[in-house]
Amino acid sequence: MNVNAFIFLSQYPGESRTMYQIIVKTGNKSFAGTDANVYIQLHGKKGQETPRLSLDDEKNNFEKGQIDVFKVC
Ligand SMILES: [Ca+2]
Repeated sequence: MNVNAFIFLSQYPGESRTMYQIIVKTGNKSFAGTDANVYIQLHGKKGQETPRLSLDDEKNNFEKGQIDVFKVC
C-alpha cells in the first residue's frame, strides 16, 4: 500500500460540539490509492485526544488523485 495524502483540519462554525472537516487528497502516483480501512486520531495541545475515527462513507474513498471530505467529531 502506498498512500500519499494531505489532511486539512478546520473547525465547523455553529455546531454545539467541536466538529472537524477532514479533507484528504490522495496522490497521483501509481498505486497511491487504497481500499484499506483508514482511521484518524486527533490530538490537542493539552493532551486531549479523540478515539480512533473511521474515515469512510458510501463512496470508494482514497482512490488515486481523488479528494475525500469527512466530517468527524
Ligand atoms: Ca478505495
